[in-house]
Amino acid sequence: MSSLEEQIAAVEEEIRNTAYNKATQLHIGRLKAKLAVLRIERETRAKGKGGGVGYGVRKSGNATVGLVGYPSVGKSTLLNRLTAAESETGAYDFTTVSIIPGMLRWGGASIQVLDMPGLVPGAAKGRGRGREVLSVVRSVDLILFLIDPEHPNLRALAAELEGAGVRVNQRPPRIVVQRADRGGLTVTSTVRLTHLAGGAAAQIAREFGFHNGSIVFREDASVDQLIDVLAGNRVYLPAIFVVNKSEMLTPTERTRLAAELKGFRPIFISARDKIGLDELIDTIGHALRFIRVYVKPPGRPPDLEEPVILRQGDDIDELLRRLPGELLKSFRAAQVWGRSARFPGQTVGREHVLADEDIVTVVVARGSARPVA
Ligand SMILES: Nc1nc2c(ncn2[C@@H]2O[C@H](COP(=O)(O)OP(=O)(O)OP(=O)(O)O)[C@@H](O)[C@H]2O)c(=O)[nH]1
Ligand SMILES: [Mg+2]
Repeated sequence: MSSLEEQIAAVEEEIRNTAYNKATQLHIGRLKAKLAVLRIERETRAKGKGGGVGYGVRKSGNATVGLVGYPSVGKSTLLNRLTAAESETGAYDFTTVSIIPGMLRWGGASIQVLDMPGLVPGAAKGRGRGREVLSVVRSVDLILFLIDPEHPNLRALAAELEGAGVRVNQRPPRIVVQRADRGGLTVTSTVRLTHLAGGAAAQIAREFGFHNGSIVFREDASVDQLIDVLAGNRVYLPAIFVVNKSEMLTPTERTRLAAELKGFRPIFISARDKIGLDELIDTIGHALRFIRVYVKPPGRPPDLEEPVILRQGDDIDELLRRLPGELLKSFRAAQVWGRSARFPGQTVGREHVLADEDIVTVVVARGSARPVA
């Protein structure tokens, strides 16, 4: 064990052994900050050694879903059911040793599904190719947690992802941090802080070597949320929770498990027996929040047969990247009809955020393609 690993283990242990109360609150906060800084250091070293890349997975399709779970929960079986891929399956752990992609179609969108090696506790330290798997998880658009009903324990798995900077079904904290060269640190807040009052935020910032600049809180954030923002390398991903092998459950067992996992809104399937797969595919499709945008060439009706598939929050710039290259280069403005437009045919720029079923005409420079409404 390297001395960095020892330091991380020591801080983790101290956090575990410190009872949380008003008097220890700040101390624990600082320990968590210290841990975040050490973990960043570990990541940096791993990347330096080339350990961070591991799997070169080329993303394709309109969005990417990652199958995440313990070994032998049925990830590969599920990939083979959802897509035309043929990922090896087996009754022993770690059957899958690399990332296997497959493609799933849903309402005009193509969704890339990635089968991965099983995750185990200790993955962030590099166990069972864990670091490579976690780095791929960070790059997906949606996590599909696959759960075995006999070992539904999600806590250890969630902790691994937490440790790797993945935040599941959370939105980024409303905290704005700006660093400066001098002038000290100012902390302001638009709401009353109940977790980080009385200089606690500044003390935690110091653990990150952050002494000058400003922190503005727009919500009553927790210590963990502040640390996430200061660490800066967090990804915020949506996730769905799926119980596989559910054909093995008696109705009573199923009810009990559903209650245990209530907060996760689990979907029950059987990949082997093809139960619940249609509902699962719909849930995946909705969770990815696709929108359809119709392109209307100037002077012609929009092409309603072939929408461009984008995702909620995407803007004109994203649309241009899906269209022939010259449009991106000679772009001057766009006209929009539909829900995102304040009035039909509104002229907008690159940052305009589109909505489902919008119709867009791209106006290019030199008047060669004037829009005709
Ligand atoms: N009863 C039952 N068994 C299943 C189901 N889906 C998969 N299995 C079995 O579970 C075992 C593991 O399946 P895999 O698909 O290889 O699991 P995995 O999660 O990809 O495993 P690793 O690649 O080792 O992480 C195999 O013996 C499968 O036949 C299911 O819905 N019901
Ligand atoms: Mg597998």
